Amino acid sequence: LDVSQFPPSFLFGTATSSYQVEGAFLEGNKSLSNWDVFTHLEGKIKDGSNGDVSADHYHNYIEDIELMHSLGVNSYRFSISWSRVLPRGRFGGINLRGIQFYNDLINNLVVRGIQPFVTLSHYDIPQELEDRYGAWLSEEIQKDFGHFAEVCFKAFGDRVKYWSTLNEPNIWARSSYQVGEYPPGLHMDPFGAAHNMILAHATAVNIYKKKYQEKQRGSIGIIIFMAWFEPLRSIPEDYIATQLTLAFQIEWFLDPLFYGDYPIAMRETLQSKLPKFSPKDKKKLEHKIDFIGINHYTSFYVRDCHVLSNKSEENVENEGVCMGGERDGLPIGTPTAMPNYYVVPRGLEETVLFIMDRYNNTPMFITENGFGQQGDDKSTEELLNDVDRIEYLQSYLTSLTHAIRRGADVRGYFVWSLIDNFEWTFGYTIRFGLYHVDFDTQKRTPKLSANWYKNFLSDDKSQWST
Ligand code: GCO
Repeated sequence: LDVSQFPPSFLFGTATSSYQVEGAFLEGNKSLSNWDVFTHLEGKIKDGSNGDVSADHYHNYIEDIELMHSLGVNSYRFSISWSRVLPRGRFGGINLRGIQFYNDLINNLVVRGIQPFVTLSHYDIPQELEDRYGAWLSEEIQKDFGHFAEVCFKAFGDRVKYWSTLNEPNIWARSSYQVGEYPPGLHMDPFGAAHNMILAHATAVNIYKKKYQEKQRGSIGIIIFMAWFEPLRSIPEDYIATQLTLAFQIEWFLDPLFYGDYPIAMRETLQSKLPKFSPKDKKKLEHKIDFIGINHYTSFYVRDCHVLSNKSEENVENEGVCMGGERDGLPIGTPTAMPNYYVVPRGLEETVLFIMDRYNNTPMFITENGFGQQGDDKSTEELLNDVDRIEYLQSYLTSLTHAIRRGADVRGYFVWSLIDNFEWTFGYTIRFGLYHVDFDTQKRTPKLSANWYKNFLSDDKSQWST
């Protein structure tokens, strides 16, 4: 593996998200977000924790940019806290102190030669939108998201050249409206929520394309969680189950954006449970995205399990399809601290090639890839000694070079994450950082993997540095 195997001007970076790293949940006139409210409810987060303070990136962003600078990355993926910029959504004014924070962050990145790669919303929204109209369950959210996006394009678009609308709406819709483990914790209408996410995304894309892109010369895309799926057994039933899974997990969002409608497999399976795009909606979907963001961590075996339907716990995904299982007594790869996440490097190449084929080799960014360590039962020394993370990153990057060699237009790669942070329902029990964070003192310490990434990047700087 060598950095010279990647195209010139390839972006190498690290990724974070606002709620997971910022803290300062009540500072600078920020309002409460859906996650601020949800994490304060009893029993929602494994270790009873929340993101009130987290890694306090809000106060430590200068130091965190220095960490990036010492890694030698040329890009940083982060998200904007909607409730910091527009505490009341479109029902109130712009919070200048919120704008100021992101201006400071962006300006300091630019000075360091680090390209901002910005996600508009990474799971967090102002709680007021939830209380007023039920957030993603209402069409109203399309207007709010469009408004938020435009405020950001106006304020930051002179310096931000990469915009992603939503982070992993495919996980978001399921986790918030089907499984109920993300706010608002409901078990209703995930496909309706997803429909509004798609149209909210399209609203933002239209605004950017019509009013800002030409002047600002940036690009806009969306970020989807993409595991790879392999049939457990070589039988037709498992192949069909795998096709169905790809449709329900990935094509669900990307087919409407590229082809104007949901995949046939979903329409046939869900019938009237799946909303329809009106002619007006289809018009909205006509502006195409410039890139696809791929968050990739793991692969799953998929098998047909019609017989178990309705009863089986694991069968929450969709009718008759089960994930997991073992072949010859073994799971698909080495297990990691994240339940259900296995190390399967070939999955990244497969995913990229699948997207390249189905979506016409649209430019792709690997917007997240990383390795979680069990964080609550290990000494700091053990956590710093993260040889398994190095092996993981090295093998996945190697897999990515295979896809690139086969013609995939991949333009960047971001490690999740720069620093340890709040891992949603797992709280602080799982750590993804290249830098260890002591959450009592906020001290950052490079793990072995930070040094590894730095060495990898410095191999041939002329290839990629700006
Ligand atoms: C996402 C992810 C990240 C996680 C990472 C590790 O939504 O982009 O959930 O926020 O921290 O995937 O699980």
